Amino acid sequence: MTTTVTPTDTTDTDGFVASLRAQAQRYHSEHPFHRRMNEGLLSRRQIQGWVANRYYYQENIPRKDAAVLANCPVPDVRRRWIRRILDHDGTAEGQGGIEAWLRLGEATGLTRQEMADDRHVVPGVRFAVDAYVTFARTRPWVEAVASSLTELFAPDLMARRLAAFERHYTWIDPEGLAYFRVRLTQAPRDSEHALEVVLDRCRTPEQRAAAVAALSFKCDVLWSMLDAIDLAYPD
Ligand code: AHQ
Repeated sequence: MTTTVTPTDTTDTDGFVASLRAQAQRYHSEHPFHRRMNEGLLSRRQIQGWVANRYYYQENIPRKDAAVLANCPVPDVRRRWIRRILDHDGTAEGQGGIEAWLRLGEATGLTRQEMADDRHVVPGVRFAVDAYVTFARTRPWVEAVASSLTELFAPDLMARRLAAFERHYTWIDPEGLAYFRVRLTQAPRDSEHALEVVLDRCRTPEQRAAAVAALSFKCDVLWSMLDAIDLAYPD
């Protein structure tokens, strides 16, 4: 993993956007666990361990986004940001991304209960996810928005992951992959809004450096999760 990314000059907007996009070098798509996943090399147990641990991330995303809403004083931003909560919680029982993740888990052979009760969540995943929620609760709201910009890099990973699951993990009912298909459109919509907010609100070198640091922190959150999962599920 590249631990540091060469800072580019953020004085103009193009340089600032380039600094944000340069964080792609540290995105968890490059993590060995994801590389092995996308090459079809993971066992059923490793896939199940990843799904069960990632459930803890998914169930915490609405709480992270609610923290952004609570700290954000701008109605126009809140009106668009609140969609993220509905994307995950749905608008009724049995709907939304968290439900879709439970169905992914069932398609791998996990029970809903063993995902919902977090029994498989390893300490490193819990600490990384809790750090992300705490970041959103305690940092300036624009920095929390900036930390979500990992979604700039998500669509490519989702497409690669979907192709890998359909090709290599045929023991998983393709219906269970619906979550990743939905993210192919939700993630670009989300990152477009988040980038618009960050470019509008981060004008000084200090604000821009803080936004890049927030995105770098989030890359560490995602990377640390996979480190912990990789260690807990060696085969
Ligand atoms: O399923 C993912 C998701 O709902 C979100 C919300 C968003 C955020 O607000 O930080 N980030 C995110 C991500 C999801 N899936 C990850 C994956 O690899 O499946 C990618 C992750 C992200 O790029 O931040």
